[in-house]
Order: sequence, then structure tokens, then C-alpha cells
Amino acid sequence: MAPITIRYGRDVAAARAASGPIVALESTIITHGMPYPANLETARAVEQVVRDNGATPATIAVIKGEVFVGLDDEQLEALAQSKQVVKASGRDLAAVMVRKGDGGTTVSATMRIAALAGIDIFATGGVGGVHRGAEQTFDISADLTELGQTETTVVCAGVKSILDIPKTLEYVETQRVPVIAYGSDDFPAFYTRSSGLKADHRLDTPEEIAEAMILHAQLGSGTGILIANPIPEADALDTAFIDKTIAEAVAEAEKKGVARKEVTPFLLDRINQLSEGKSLKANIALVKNNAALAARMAVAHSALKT
Ligand code: PSU
Repeated sequence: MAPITIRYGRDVAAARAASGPIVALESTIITHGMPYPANLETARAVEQVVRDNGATPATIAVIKGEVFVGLDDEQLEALAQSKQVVKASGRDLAAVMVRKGDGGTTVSATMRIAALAGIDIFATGGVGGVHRGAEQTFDISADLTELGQTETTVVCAGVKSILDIPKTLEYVETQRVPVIAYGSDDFPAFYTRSSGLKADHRLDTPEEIAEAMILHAQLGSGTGILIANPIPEADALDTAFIDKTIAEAVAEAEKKGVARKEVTPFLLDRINQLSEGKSLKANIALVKNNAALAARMAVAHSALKT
């Protein structure tokens, strides 16, 4: 059997040839994380933010069984509207490819493919984590184990309190994954700028983060790095409001028996409805903010590498 062929988008192929800065972007956020058409508008806007900050966006997905790194607008549109597309974490990729199916790649799958494509930096909204009640359900996102073994730096806005944040931080510590907050002492909680917990480390510029990435790799660490970038002040939601909304959505999910990979999409959708769109608006703002930081890191990182 031939090795996997990665289909590079035109701009990504050009950036690779020129050793230019590239930022990987995931596609589960498009296929399962936001409703249409906000998902498509956000996907386009996030790519533009990456370009505006000097890097090339590489949205990653599986289309008709083929791995794409860099999508054109037609492909983005098709993914955003598809009802057949699978939520694909790293372990799902091979089966989806054999079936010639479509897959929206989660953080774990996107990290894996980015690493194959030699892309070091990846921007998303929130990573998966240890779910509340995991001591009963064992529901821990594969994103965390992937972070423990794949050298991709992931920029996120922290972890949503649909998850158990203290347990998530404990788990990534066990996985030897550094957690670095950008310009903050606190670990952010996605919709809000602080989870009430301290981050392990704070760095204040994209250049410092790029340097840390290179040192982490030189140390032979073999793990990813989690960069936690707090949502901009103006877009953050009120803590009491969002905590109440999340608690309501989590209780509903339990009552309905929602489990496994359906939990995160169900909660995101319910929180959006219960918050009358406020959570979606915040989600869009924070993804753009993460894309901007990731692009600036990629520019600094490629300058340091050469
Ligand atoms: N958090 C969000 N939006 C998302 C996700 C997480 O705010 O779209 C997606 C990401 O793709 C992440 C995945 O990798 O959900 C985690 O799913 P699970 O909890 O089933 O591992």
C-alpha cells in the first residue's frame, strides 16, 4: 500500500515550499461545534485573521476519504452544510478514510495530521478535557492523550466549565504537557478570562512562546504544548450567567442520557440556545483571538527556525 497522500491546498503548498509560517485549524468546530451559517462565516473569518497576521491558514479535514490540509471555499461550504460528516478524532481517521467518508477533525485528529504535515502550531477554540463525573463515566477527551504524545502547540481559550477544569489540568500534568497562559497568571475558562485556577506558566509575547516551543522540542519532550489565551475582555461573558447556563445544559444532558462523543456538541448547542446566542458570539470572538495569536507565534517561530 502506498503511504498516505496529503492533499495540500494551493496556498498551503506555496507556504510549505517557501518555508513560510502556517497555522493549522480544525474542522469539528465547523461540522459539530457551531450551527450553519455561523460555522461557515467563522471558518472564513478565522482564516482571514491568520492571513492578516502574516501566516497561511491550513484548515484540516477528511473529504471523501482523503486528508486535506488547506481547504478551498467550496470545500469549506460543503463541510459546513454536510449532515453526513463524522466527528473524527485521531482514532477514527483510518476507518473514515477506508469508507471514503467525510470527517470534521477534532483537536486530536488535527494535531496528528498537522504533525504529519510538519505544521507546528494549531489554533482552536477549546480543547476537550476531563468531563464532569469522569470518575463514573471515564469520559476523558482523546485530545489530552494526543497532547501527551504529539509535538503540536495548540492555542485555545482554556477549557470550558462544561468540563471538570481542575481534573483536566491534573490530567495534562500527568501527560507532561506544559500549560502556558498568554499574558495572564490565571488559566482561562473559555467564555471567561479566569477559571479561578492559576496556570503553570505565564508568557507575554508570541516571541517568548516561539522560543519556549523550540526549547521544548530540543529537550526531546515529545509532547504538545497548551497555550491558554484568555477571551478578550470586551467579549467575555458574565461568570455567574454562564455558569448557571452550563449547569442547566449539563443537567439536561445527564437526564437525556447523552454520552460519549455526542456530549460536547450537545452541550455547545444547548448552551447557545439557553444563552440566546451569547455563547456563540463569545465563541466566535475567542477563536479569532486565538487565530491571531497563533499566526503571530508562527511568524516568530519560523524566524527562529531559520
Ligand atoms: N470545544 C468547543 N468547540 C468544539 C470542540 C470543543 O468549544 O467544537 C470540539 C473540538 O474539536 C474538540 C472536540 O477536539 O470538540 C472534543 O470532543 P470530545 O469532548 O468528544 O473529545
